[in-house]
Amino acid sequence: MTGTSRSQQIWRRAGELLVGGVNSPVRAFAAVGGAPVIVERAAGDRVIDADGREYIDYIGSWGPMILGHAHPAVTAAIDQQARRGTSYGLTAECEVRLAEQIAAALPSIERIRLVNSGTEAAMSAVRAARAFTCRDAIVKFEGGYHGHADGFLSQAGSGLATLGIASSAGVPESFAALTLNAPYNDAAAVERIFAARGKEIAAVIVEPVAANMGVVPPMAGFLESLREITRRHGSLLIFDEVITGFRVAWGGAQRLFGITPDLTILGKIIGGGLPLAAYGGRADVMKMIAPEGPAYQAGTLSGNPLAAVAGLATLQELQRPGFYEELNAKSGRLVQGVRDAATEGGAGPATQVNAIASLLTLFFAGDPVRDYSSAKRSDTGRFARFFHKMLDRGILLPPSQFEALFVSAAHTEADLDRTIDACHASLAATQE
Ligand code: KE4
Repeated sequence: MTGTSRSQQIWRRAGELLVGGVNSPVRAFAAVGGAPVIVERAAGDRVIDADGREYIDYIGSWGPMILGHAHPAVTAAIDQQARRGTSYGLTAECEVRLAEQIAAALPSIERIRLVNSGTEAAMSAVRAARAFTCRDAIVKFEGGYHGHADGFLSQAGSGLATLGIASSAGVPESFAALTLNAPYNDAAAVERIFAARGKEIAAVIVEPVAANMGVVPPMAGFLESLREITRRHGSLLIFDEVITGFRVAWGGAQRLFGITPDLTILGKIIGGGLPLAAYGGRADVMKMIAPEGPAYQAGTLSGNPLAAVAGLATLQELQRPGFYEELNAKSGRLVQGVRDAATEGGAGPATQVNAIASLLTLFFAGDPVRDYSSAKRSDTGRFARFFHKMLDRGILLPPSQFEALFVSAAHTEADLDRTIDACHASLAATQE
């Protein structure tokens, strides 16, 4: 194929076999248009595409890359483990060590199971909750995303929000009926659901900081109310910390907000960029899981040693004194710069910047974004134009209004300043 770039050639080949040309929908850039970035390699805060174009990366593999890409400690750990074998199908010390590290950071985790993805962790945690309570219904939040297991695909965020899918095809109505949705940050709505169906509800599953409708922090008292309502009705509270775990603090959002959930889901960072996630929490609930209990869950590659050592190497770096203070200070500088750019001259497009720790989203919205319905009022067309103006300037944002930007320890001050400058220019260039 002459006259086409290497990225275009690879993208064309991808479309011949991979559904939508991708292995996960958001990577197709459907929401922002244009051909997606095809990665050749990445290092630090940079991604280099198949034609050698270099970008400052704020996707960060959707969360795992808190240290930046190809961190030497992580690649060395993987390299060393690979020479000792990549998978045993039997327990190895490294997966025990990772479990110990996680439990030390999150005291609510008395027992834990390592799995391969956040989806698997979420579906297994809900199974444990249903087995423990002998109840079938769950409560989630509009715009919340807990992976693609059947029960979570109604009014979900992330890729469904990006593609405008309210509920997925292929999920039997009988399954969907067991999932009750409430608006995020609306404890009164949760109270009403429990008043009507409390005795049926096994658990409430919540992102303690929503990040799959864009970043939406919990409003004061929201998480506390969920804790009180679930306790009062004999239901369990499940914190989905796949994004927030080891991101917003060493002990996750449960440490930051001082709330103890019954179960926690983790992923992304704890695998250091390799496929690893976990669910865990109260010992009396987790003992429902096989081989101790009657709720079955298993996995060929669960607790995979390569992923375990990558996670351990990552967590080791996160424990360096001052790590979170430095990362959050960098992120705060970016947030302030984006806010300044958005309000420059007062004529800037209506924008809201939601942020917490090293997570942020720039919404093209005139009013505060506190839940999915307000997030959906964003001008996604203007976001798409902004995305491409930033891409043209070498800044790679998540290709959806309903995702979070991830700042890493590898983002340099110079690259943050370059991002802020690009933001000024790109906002000006996308004003109506
Ligand atoms: P995975 O099955 O994709 O490993 O994890 C599902 C999941 C569960 N819980 C939360 C809070 C999550 O954010 C996710 C996955 N996050 C998306 C990005 N927002 C993954 C990106 C993608 O789907 O390609």
